[in-house]
Amino acid sequence: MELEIEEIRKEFPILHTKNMGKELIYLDSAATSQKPNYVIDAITNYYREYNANIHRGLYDISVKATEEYTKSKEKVASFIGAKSYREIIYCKNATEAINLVALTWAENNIFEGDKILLSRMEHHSNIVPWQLLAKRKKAIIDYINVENGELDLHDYDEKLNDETPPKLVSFTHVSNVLGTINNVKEMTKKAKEKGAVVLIDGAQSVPHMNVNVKSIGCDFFAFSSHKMLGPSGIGVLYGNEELLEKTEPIIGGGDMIRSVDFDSCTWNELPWKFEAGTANIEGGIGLGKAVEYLEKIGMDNIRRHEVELTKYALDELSKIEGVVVYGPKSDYSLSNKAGVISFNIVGAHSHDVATIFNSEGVAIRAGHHCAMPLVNKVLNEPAVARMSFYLYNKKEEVDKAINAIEKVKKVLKIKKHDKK
Ligand code: C6P
Repeated sequence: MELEIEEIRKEFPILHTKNMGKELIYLDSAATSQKPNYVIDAITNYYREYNANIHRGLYDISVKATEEYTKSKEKVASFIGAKSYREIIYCKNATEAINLVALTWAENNIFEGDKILLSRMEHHSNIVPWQLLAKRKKAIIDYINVENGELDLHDYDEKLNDETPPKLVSFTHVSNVLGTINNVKEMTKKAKEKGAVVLIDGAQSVPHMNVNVKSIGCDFFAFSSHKMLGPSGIGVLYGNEELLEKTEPIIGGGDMIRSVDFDSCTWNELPWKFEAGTANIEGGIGLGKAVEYLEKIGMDNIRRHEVELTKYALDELSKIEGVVVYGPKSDYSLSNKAGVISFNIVGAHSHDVATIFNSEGVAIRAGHHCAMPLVNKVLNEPAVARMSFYLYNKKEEVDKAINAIEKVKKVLKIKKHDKK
């Protein structure tokens, strides 16, 4: 089904504001998405109508808040194909979700000399927690190579078949720089055959496509609410129930215990044993509503729309001299490419590009995108500009971005045939 873009756009109040006195063209949803009224209203309704702590009060508004919060977990669980909400841990964001795995499961299972296999296209949030762990534990980190914008699966096989296979394998589902969609199902299967635990960074996939953690077969899966129409300050760690049952919590306090005595305590059941203290209640409720909204539109419809926009943008970019686009070489259906396009204009720094785009009302991101090793060492660039799409973007907005490239060339006096 084709998306009714103008109807969808009416739901997003920010899209009707101005940027630099011009219509706001928001092409930075990979950084954070905009929010529909459906989500904004759910959050304000909570504060207006039933603001109370959860799991504590015996009065009506507390019971209602608890119910809504739990309902949101049930929605998230079914949205990603988890067995139940017991497998859904709420934390601050994808970053905290990955750190939670590093500080709990990995802290008790990775030891001196053990190997952790990551990829060279990871966001810092799936590199730094492992470097910290490796330092504490004297573990070894290795990285799957990137070739032509894709993970080198021969290199992956070799690293899995190493004399000491990795104990943990972790990679991104979708690269926030290249837009590459990795074959996480196949990669997970191979890693599990070698006995590794698999963690997937789904920050850029869950908002944009159907994801089913059980069909992927991974042990852990992390993502953020703010990139999928939900509020900031809440993210999700999916964990396989059996593994979570065996894993000790790291943060202690209220709500995560069943009983406490002066010298010992016992843990609450899943998922609460990993959620100490008062939760981000409005965040959970808002995320639940975001999931409802996405389901109403349909993830396959969203993906199809983004493929169309991406194809169109790639096509238009290919017609412009002096534009370099980074990412995988894709087939016609863009089966391995999400709606994320990183590019440079030869002769221009990406920060200047983003600033000039802004003067045209077009919001894009520029820099290393929190993936410095990928941008600096794999792409060999100091920085790249990036446009990213979501369900509310339209072709006319891509046209505005394309026109802004001509403005960049004009302002920076870039000569016609500058070649890289
Ligand atoms: N990428 C971007 O502009 P947090 O900040 O925890 O919500 O998400 C971290 C994260 C993890 N993995 C991937 C693949 C990501 O893209 C991100 C966030 C944003 O690309 C902000 S740096």
